[in-house]
Amino acid sequence: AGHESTRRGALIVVEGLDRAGKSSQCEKLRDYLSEQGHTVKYIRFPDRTTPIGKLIDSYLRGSTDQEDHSIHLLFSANRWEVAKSIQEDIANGSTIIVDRYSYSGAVYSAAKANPTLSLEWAWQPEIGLPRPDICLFLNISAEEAAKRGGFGAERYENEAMQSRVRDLFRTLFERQEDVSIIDAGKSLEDVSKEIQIVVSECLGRLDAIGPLRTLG
Ligand code: 2DT
Ligand code: MG
Repeated sequence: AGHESTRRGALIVVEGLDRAGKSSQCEKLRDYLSEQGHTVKYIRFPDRTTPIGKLIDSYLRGSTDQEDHSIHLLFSANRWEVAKSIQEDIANGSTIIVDRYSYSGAVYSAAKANPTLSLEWAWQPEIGLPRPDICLFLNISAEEAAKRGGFGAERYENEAMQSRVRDLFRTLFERQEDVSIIDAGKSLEDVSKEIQIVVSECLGRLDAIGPLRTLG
């Protein structure tokens, strides 16, 4: 028995600015893939429930201050603390949908325009983490984001920061493979259909991709 090994799952990342609809689309994608018979997990970063995540949460709420590089490394550590379990789940056949990942990590920190915190510097601690098989970037204009409602009360939720983040996402994704830019200004249903097509195509390529790779 067992001459046929378990087919691995896929690592699917959803990225985008605030108000792009990431969480709704992750939920729709989870339901779609489950209906197709896949075992699916849906996780998000930051994971605010771990000890490191609690430090991040209090920073984002503005209850505490943190030095820019220091908080950056905590966001990265918050991914490293689950890297092994992601690898194991995927090897055991689960597909994982991730709401924000290393791309948000690099871009939000670099958007602070701290002279010693470049996009290049910010990417370094991500090297070696599980590499997404596909990253869906939900692209939304500043105008559309504004229409969808005002900013929340957390750190980073302001116009100046969001527009720098948008520019940096564009710069970062020009250099990344396996990124699919989705026009997230369309209806929930239309965006969801497009995501389903891109993800199905990715799942069809998994055998050709081989084992889960690492970020470089
Ligand atoms: P949510 O609104 O999605 O909870 O994100 N962020 C996120 C970083 O600065 N670095 C990271 O590594 C990650 C994953 C983006 C809260 C904010 O945290 C930012 C928005
Ligand atoms: Mg938010």
